[in-house]
Amino acid sequence: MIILKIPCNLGSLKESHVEEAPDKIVEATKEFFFSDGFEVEEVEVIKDNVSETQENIEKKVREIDGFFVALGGDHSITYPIVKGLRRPWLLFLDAHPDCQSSFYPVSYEDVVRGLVEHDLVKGVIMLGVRNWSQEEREFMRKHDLNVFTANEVFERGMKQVTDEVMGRLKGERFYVSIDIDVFDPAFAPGTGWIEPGGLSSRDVIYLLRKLKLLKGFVGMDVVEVDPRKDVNDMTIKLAARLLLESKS
Ligand SMILES: [Mn+2]
Repeated sequence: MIILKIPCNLGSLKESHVEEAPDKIVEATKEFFFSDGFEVEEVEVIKDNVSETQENIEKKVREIDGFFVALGGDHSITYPIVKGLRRPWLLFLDAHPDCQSSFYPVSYEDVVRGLVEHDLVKGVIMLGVRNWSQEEREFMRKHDLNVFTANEVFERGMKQVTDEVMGRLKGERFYVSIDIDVFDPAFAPGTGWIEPGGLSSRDVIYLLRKLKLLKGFVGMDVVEVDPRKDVNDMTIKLAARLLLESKS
């Protein structure tokens, strides 16, 4: 497995420090007992040049042979990664649907919208969303995106939701994107945007343990971790744990 560090903070909130996360997450993996056996690589991020940085990311992803986990960085990195993967299914874990009006280059606010509008994904499943605008709701409905809100996960239970997600992804190539704000802030306070009422660590670890049984799981990212907002490294540790859980 390859870990791809992408210390990018181009498409994100200016006062955030998400670019500091990849090194810290890799460092934290060393504290787990089962953490050996991966290669660490880094994508060159060019300051104030989103397009060139995104080209670097896409190029790097095309070169990778086998499963990888990308560590952001802000959520804009998911756009060039998925582009490099040639139309996979996207399983998107986020408190927000990231379908705001299209920007160019694609940012953390409209990454899913960009991918859908440019036909770079075969399908999208969203999980854990709990705050969206009217415009985003219309977009999601119009494009028939599969959505499991945080409330639905609570009502139906992660086990049943995972079964349904598995049913849709079986036989498909798929990529998983995890915005750390999908978790309840109680589990992951190190985020730029506190959004109460999210998923638990257990929920997502369970999901990953099932997903890695599927052959089509090609890669994953963990984005938007802000180490400076973290409490006692708990968010960094959770991100490291997710990375290790995805390993087949
Ligand atoms: Mn996001």
